[in-house]
Order: sequence, then structure tokens, then C-alpha cells
Amino acid sequence: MAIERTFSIIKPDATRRNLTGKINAKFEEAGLKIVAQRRIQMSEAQAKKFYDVHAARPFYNDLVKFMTSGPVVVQVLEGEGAVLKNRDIMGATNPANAAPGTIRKEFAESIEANSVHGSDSLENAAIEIAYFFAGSDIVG
Ligand code: RTP
Ligand code: MG
Repeated sequence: MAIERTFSIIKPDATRRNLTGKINAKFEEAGLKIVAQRRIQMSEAQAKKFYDVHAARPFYNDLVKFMTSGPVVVQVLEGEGAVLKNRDIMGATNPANAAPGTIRKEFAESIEANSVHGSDSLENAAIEIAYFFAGSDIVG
């Protein structure tokens, strides 16, 4: 399988509980390399733009509020089949449906406060990475 890069966010519910290291350990144990990482406070404008695809969904306003409620860690993960691999490590959106051993099963608080974001396709990964990182920020 090809080496890919995917975009990841450790969400405010996880940074608040000091879980950044434990979540990063899950990525690294699965063979994903953290090739860029930055802790930021997302602005409302950034969160709105990032989740624009969900603008018509009933949870959109709450999601923007949640994602700006505290620091997040934006990351680029690299490895074989990184996009799908990361989705596997994350687990289902709703932690109630997430498989044992996944990040969301172990750490998520709710369907909204579900600890991590991961790109859902290679195409979206490239768009999301470029939104937060310059090429020179990424060291593979
Ligand atoms: P993500 O985009 O964050 O990696 O998660 P996902 O693909 O598993 O979930 P998606 O359907 O894209 O939804 C994006 C984020 O919106 C929040 N959400 N809240 N209250 C709700 O019913 C609800 N549904 C989704 C979650 O934070 C989800 O990760
Ligand atoms: Mg999604």
C-alpha cells in the first residue's frame, strides 16, 4: 500500500483532559508517524470554514462552539494507507458504536466531544493539511 498523509485534530475534550500523549501513542503504536504538529486555539472563522461541509446539519453551530472551546492539536500523520488506518484507530463517530481499543472507545465523551478528527479521504486530507500547514512545516 502507498505511503499517505492524513490530517488529524486532537479535539478540546481531549486536550482539556491532558490526553495528547496517550492519543499520540495510539498513532505511533499503529505505525503512523507524526510529521507535523501544532497546538492552537481555533478561531470561530477557522472552525466554521473547516466544517463548512456540515453547515446545513443541525449540529453545526454546537460543533463550531465545541471546537473553539479550548486548545486543539492539529497534526499530519504519515504511513502506509494513513487515511483509512487513522479512521480505524479513531473508531466510530459515536463512541457508543466504537470498537474496543479505538481512541473514541477509550477516550471520547460523546458523539460531539469525540476526542479526534481524521480526514475521510486522500483528497480531503490534502485540502485539510494545506489549510493548517505550509509544506516546510512537514518533516517526513
Ligand atoms: P471527524 O470528521 O471529526 O473526523 O468525525 P466523523 O467523520 O466521524 O464525523 P462527521 O460525521 O464528519 O461529523 C463531524 C463531527 O461533528 C460532530 N458530530 N456531532 N451531535 C451530533 O449528532 C454530531 N454528529 C457529529 C462530531 O464531533 C464529529 O466528529
Ligand atoms: Mg468527518
